[in-house]
Amino acid sequence: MPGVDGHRPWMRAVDFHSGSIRPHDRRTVRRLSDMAWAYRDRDAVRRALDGGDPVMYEIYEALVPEQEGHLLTCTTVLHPGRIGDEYFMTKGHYHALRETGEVYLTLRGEGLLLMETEQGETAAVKMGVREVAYVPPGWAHRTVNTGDEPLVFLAVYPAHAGHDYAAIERAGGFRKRVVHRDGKAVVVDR
Ligand code: PAN
Ligand code: ZN
Repeated sequence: MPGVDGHRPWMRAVDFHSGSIRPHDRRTVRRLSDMAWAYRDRDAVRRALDGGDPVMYEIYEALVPEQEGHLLTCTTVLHPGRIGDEYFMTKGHYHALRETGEVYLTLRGEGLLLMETEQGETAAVKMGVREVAYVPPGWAHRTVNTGDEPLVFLAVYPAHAGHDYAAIERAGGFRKRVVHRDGKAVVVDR
C-alpha cells in the first residue's frame, strides 16, 4: 500500500563516534561567529574569533517533507571547549510550532540540556550515553557540552515544527548558563 504522500521507507547508518548519518541529505556547520551574541564573556568571544572562529557544532540531517505526520531525524556533534568559563553550546531555539516536542538520545560524551518556557520555567537535564531526554511542547532547548570529548546525540522531532531562534535572541538568551567553576559544570543564572 502506498504511504500517505508517496514518501518511501528508508534506513540510514548512524556512526555513534563521529556522529555522522550516512547517507545524509544536509550537513550544517555552526561556528562561533554564527552565535557570538550567546556568550557572556565578550573579550573571550573576541579572542576566539581572532583565533580562527572555531567550529562549535555540526548537524547531519535525513530530510523528509516538512509536513505534519513526518518525523525528522538528525544528529548533532557538539565539540568540547569553552568561551571564557562557558562551555560550548548550541544556539538553542523554540519550535516555531510551540505544540511540538522532541526526543534526544545521547550517543557519545556528556552534557546538559537546558530548557525553559516563555512563562519563566527552567530545567537542566543531564545528557549521558544511552540516555534519552525529552523536550515537551513549548520548551526552548539548548545543549551544552560539559565533557572533554564531542557530545553526540540523535534527535527526532515533527518535521513541520520549524525553528524559532529569534525569540531566544530577543529574550537576551537563556535564563540559565552552564559555566566551569572549581573544576566542574555549574548551572547559574544569566
Ligand atoms: C536539534 C538542534 C541541533 C542544533 O536538532 O537543531 O542540536 O541546535 P540549534 O538548532 O539550536 O542550533 C533540534 O533541537 N532540532 O529541533
Ligand atoms: Zn528542536
